[in-house]
Amino acid sequence: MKIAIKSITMTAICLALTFTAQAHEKVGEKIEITKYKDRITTFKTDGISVTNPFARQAKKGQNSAAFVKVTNLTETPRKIIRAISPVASIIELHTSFEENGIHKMRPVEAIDVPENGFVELKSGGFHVMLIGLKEDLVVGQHIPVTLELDNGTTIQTTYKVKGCCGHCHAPKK
Ligand SMILES: [Cu+2]
Repeated sequence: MKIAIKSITMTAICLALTFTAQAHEKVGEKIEITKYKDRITTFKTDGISVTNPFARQAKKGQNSAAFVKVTNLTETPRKIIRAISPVASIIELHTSFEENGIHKMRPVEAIDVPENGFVELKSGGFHVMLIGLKEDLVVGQHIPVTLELDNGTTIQTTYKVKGCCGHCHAPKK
């Protein structure tokens, strides 16, 4: 339960920070990389694009979370069914919610990506939970995270590590 409590605290504090992603997409290209103001990056595979991937700074042994906007440019609804990364011992798909005024989160089986639509993994909502980091995640570092979809498509992207409110992962006194 220790991990769960830490995670909940982290999400609650991170909730204030949201990032607006802008997609720069062209239909018909298998893979595309676009940079925008050095922080918006789009990778596209099989009609699915991921935009502005980033993760939160945290220490080895702690938890972190990864966020990205996933856009489905096809006519078929898709689901994100798994996330994979070498940086953490356990990786889960999570959703965040509020209960009795407290921010909580729980694992979900899958995250829907509607046809001709998108889902945004962001603070206070869906996210990739990185549980038990094998190494420090340092601001500016890029970590690999792969999303697997229900049709077998995998999208491997690097997620830029960003700071978290300045105090989110401060050691406990
Ligand atoms: Cu979580």
